[in-house]
Amino acid sequence: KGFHVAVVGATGAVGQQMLKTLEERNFPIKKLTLLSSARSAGKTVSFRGEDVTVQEAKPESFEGIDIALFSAGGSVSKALAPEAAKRGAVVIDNTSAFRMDPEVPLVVPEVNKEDLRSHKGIIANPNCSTIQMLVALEPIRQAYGLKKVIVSTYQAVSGAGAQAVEELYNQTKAIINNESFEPKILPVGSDKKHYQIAFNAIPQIDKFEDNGFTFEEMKMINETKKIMHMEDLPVAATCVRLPVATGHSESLYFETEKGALTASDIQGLLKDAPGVVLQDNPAEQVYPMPADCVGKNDVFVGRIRKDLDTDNGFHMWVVSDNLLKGAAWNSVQIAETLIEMEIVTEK
Ligand code: 11C
Repeated sequence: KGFHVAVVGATGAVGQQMLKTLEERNFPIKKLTLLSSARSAGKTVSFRGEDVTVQEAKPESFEGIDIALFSAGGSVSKALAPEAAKRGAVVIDNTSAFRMDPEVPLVVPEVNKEDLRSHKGIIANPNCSTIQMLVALEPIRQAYGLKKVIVSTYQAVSGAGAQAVEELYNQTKAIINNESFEPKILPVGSDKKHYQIAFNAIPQIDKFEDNGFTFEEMKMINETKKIMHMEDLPVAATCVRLPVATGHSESLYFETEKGALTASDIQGLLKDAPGVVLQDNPAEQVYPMPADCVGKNDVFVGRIRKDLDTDNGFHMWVVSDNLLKGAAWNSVQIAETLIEMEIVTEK
């Protein structure tokens, strides 16, 4: 009983968290197939106490698969997700390859799970920084409407992969030991220049677009509009990389449609909101921090305060584990929701 599940990119930072999440959630797996690029094929990975060998992902690898979780980079998804869907699998893709495709639902279950009903074989998992922002904003949008969102992010290096985490550790050690080093990965491996991340802040995540925003900033803007079905919502983002290993933080400014609200109205909503943990008590210095959020599936919210000049403007601080709710947990949660909604059923 259960489903034949494939994880593509099983040896990567997100793939590893996907396997851990499937274990923790006791996901109904009848058979598990682990796939990867040719480079990582042959490695073994432990799942439910057993070693499973990772195979090279090919179109025919997807015969008989019910659910395929993809996190092996955009080019692997572009080449193989349609092949998997063609063979009857439902693909949940963690890359940006299909997110803005109008035929592909882009889903945060707390926000738009009904969109799953229109899938045509591929479902996209949003960008990590978008997901946590929307989990925190959706209860506010539902109760009071949203007029504007401005976000600044403080993002962890694990968003750029395991090699970026290694670069942060190595640079930190080098600086402490007064040794020289050459930045190679951050801000973007394939861009022209690389900068020190240890003891620094880099205002570039992904490459620049012609409009002066980075691709990460445009993902936050475009994905928000698509997921919330609010094409005209004004959204602006500034994305910054910090020397934090895991856990993205965000400073949000938003304006509600409804006026005459107080910070405690917003706190009251978020206290009971799905997927949200409210940590907001300035008198006791209680607020979310990435070090406390690592390993947890929730989105943590604090520092909620009313703007001093704009009646319906508010500020808040939102933190989450970028590898879990930002990636692995949201993907597995989509799979669980597909089963709950009987969109995917046992064959
Ligand atoms: C980062 N948000 O922190 C990126 C990583 O589109 O799924 C996620 C990239 C994506 O660098």
